[in-house]
Amino acid sequence: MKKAVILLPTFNEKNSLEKFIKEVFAEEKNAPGWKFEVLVVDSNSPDGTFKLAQELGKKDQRIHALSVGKGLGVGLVEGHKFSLEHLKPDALAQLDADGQVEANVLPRLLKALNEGYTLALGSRFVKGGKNQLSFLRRIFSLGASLVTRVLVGPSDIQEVTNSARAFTPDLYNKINFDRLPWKEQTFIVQPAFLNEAILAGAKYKEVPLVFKNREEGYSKNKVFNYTYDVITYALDVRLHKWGVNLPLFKITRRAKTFIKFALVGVTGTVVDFIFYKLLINMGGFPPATSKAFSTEIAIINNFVFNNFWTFRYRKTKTNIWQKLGLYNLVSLGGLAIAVLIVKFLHELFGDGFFYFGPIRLAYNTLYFFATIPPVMMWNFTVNHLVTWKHQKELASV
Ligand SMILES: Nc1nc2c(ncn2[C@@H]2O[C@H](COP(=O)(O)OP(=O)(O)OP(=O)(O)O)[C@@H](O)[C@H]2O)c(=O)[nH]1
Ligand SMILES: [Mg+2]
Repeated sequence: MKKAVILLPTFNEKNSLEKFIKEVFAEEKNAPGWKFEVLVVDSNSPDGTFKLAQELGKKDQRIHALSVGKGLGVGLVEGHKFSLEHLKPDALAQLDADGQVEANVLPRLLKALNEGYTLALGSRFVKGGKNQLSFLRRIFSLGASLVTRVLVGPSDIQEVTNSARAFTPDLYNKINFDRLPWKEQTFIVQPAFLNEAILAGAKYKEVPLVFKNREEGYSKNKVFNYTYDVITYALDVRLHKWGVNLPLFKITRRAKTFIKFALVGVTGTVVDFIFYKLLINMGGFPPATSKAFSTEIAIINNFVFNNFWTFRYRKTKTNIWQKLGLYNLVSLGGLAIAVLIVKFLHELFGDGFFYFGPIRLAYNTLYFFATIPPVMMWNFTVNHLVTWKHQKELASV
């Protein structure tokens, strides 16, 4: 009899865990030659999932529980490591613990290992597979698959973001974990693990699975963040393959708040321009008055997006009106910086034109664009440090 250790990563899955473990063991009879053990890896769930897993382990010796640090990647990597050191498995398997992926994928995964594959991948997109999630989530998983297949490869893998997998200990030991961003708190570990496993020489096969909507608990999957991570990770891998060694994924993750802030800035510029023109053409206002109103509307637009999107996780001591007041003051500071820069450049270089082939650019256009980076740095730094100053003691309440 060979032993398969099935890893179930959990964060607040108390309500579904016991039922799902039963479903897992019920599949043992469908995987001839295999005996199952379950390892629950919990990241200190506030709902007491870990305690429940320990209690289940006392009643059934085939159930183990391990407490790990935060993040799905940490749960998976440390869980498999623990399994290899203490449980001596012939196969390492993993499944979501919320019951969304039907446990009947396990016999199919293990069968692929019996056939000599070293990595079996559960997939919604092969024949027999089903994706019953919301429209947005379906678009995401297909998009992630497409981006990864084009930029990272190999092109014959259909599903890159599903957790249901089984692999041999030998393959696991060959994986280069230094390149794998498993400590980051994101689900990128799924496609990244796949990429590293393939680089480590995995012989892979996809088997169908059905992915249902959640019945219990809540999603820890943030679609925007995951999309961002999939794109930047795939670009990072592609650049490395072309010999450009830039830690793009790491940089863009650290700079995520800044990038959101910059995107909001772009929407603000568009809003400013649209209202400026509308007020002149339809409201009959003179340009200067229009500019005053359109700029304030853009400031409010940016404030709303920054408050409810860019900095939405920040707990501040100030209320929304105080933040809006501060944001206006900071924007005024940005305006002063921009005016000073234009004045300085104009005094230094005066008026004139640049020629790029047939394109003629006025110096004053370049002065305008020269203000953007310093003003954005000013706005971001002050708003980050003052307007949306994060209060740790409030966050823990
Ligand atoms: N150990 C550990 N497990 C986690 C963590 N975050 C998520 N998980 C588990 O990883 C699995 C996948 O997370 P889900 O929130 O179900 O993500 P999803 O299936 O993409 O999203 P839904 O369709 O909304 O369920 C679940 O079993 C979670 O409990 C974490 O930080 N640590
Ligand atoms: Mg889930």
